[in-house]
Formats: sequence, C-alpha cells, structure tokens
Amino acid sequence: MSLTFYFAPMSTASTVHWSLEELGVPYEAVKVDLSDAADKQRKLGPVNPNLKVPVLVHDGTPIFESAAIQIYLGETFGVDKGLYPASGPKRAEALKWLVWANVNLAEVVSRWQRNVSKHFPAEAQNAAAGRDARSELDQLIGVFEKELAEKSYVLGESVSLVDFHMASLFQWIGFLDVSLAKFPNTKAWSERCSVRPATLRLMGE
Ligand SMILES: N[C@@H](CCC(=O)N[C@@H](CS)C(=O)NCC(=O)O)C(=O)O
Repeated sequence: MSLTFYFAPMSTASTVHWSLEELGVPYEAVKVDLSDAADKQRKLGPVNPNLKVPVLVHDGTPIFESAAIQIYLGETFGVDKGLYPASGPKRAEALKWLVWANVNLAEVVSRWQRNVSKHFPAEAQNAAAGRDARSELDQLIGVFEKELAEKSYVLGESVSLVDFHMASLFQWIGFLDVSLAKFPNTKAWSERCSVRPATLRLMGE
C-alpha cells in the first residue's frame, strides 16, 4: 500500500494532513512551493491538472479536492479506526457537513479574502462584495453554531474526520481574525479539536 500526500504548509492541504496524522496510516509527504511555478508544475502536473494542493495518491490513483480526499480516507481507513461512520444515516451526516464546509464556508471565506485582502490585486476588488461575504460568513457560522448546540462533535459524541476537516478550516478563519466570541458552541468545539496531539504536532512543524 502506498500513500503520497502533496501539500503546502498553511493551505487547504492542512485539513487532509490532520486526518492522515489522526488515522495513523503511513504516508509520504511531498511539500510543494506554491510560489514557484516550476516546482508546482513538476510535482503537481502529473497528479492534478488544476495544479493545486492537496492531492493524495493511493496506490497510483490521484485524488484532488480536500472534501473528496476526506471522504475517500474515511471510507478506506476511517471506518475501521472509528473515525468515520459506516454506510448509513450517520455517513449521510458526514457527507453533508464535509460538502457544506467546502461549498459554502470555504467559498465565502475565499470570496471575502479576494475582495479585501492586500494579498489580492486591489484593482480586482469590490468593497461591497467583501462586506457581503463577511456578513454571509457570520450567517454560516450561525448555522453551524446551532448544529453544535447539543453535542461535542459534528457527528455526535465521537470525534471524526469531519471535525478535523472543519476545525482546520476554522483555524484558517481564526488566522484571518474572525472572532468566535458570538459563537460559544463553535468556539468550544474548535478549542476541543485544536488541542489534539495530531494538530499540535503539525502546527509545531
Ligand atoms: N477546493 C480545493 C481548493 C484547493 C486550493 O485552492 N488550494 C490552493 C492552496 S489553499 C492551491 O494549491 N493554490 C495553488 C496556488 O496558489 O498556486 C480543495 O478543497 O482542495
């Protein structure tokens, strides 16, 4: 069995990195310098036509898109390790939140950043679109806040790959100085996840 993981530090790949560490499966990590076009082309060209991280190659099959990788890891390794639900209604919950996280939460954060951050070209920015995205972000966190009202983790009382994926996105949101003060359930869940040895280890690297 071989697993090769293409990543860049402080990127969407961190979601998958966290899950790989928690699963304890052996993998080879290939670091990609996203600021170096030649490095990206050389390493990612053969495995992802989008030239983006993360990519996971399992026994020769490349998988891109972080949510797809999490689902694949869950089905392939996570069920046996108690970190992903077996097929059935709980699995449906996992899929629902993984897709929501990328299609809604990550999309709105990206849209907000593209319109306000100094790391993106000012001439392509629109302040009103940035404000809209920021208020949409609060609405989305509000949805998640309600979901966490009566449970410790996204799928109930057991931690799962869904928590690692989503808590990693919330770490990114935290780096962007979004306060979770108005969202106590989300804040407590995020703190509960973020003290796990796997993520502390990765953050220390
Ligand atoms: N929707 C994709 C997003 C992947 C993505 O945008 N990755 C960024 C890093 S966060 C990337 O590799 N960008 C290439 C670049 O910056 O050149 C996923 O969830 O995997």
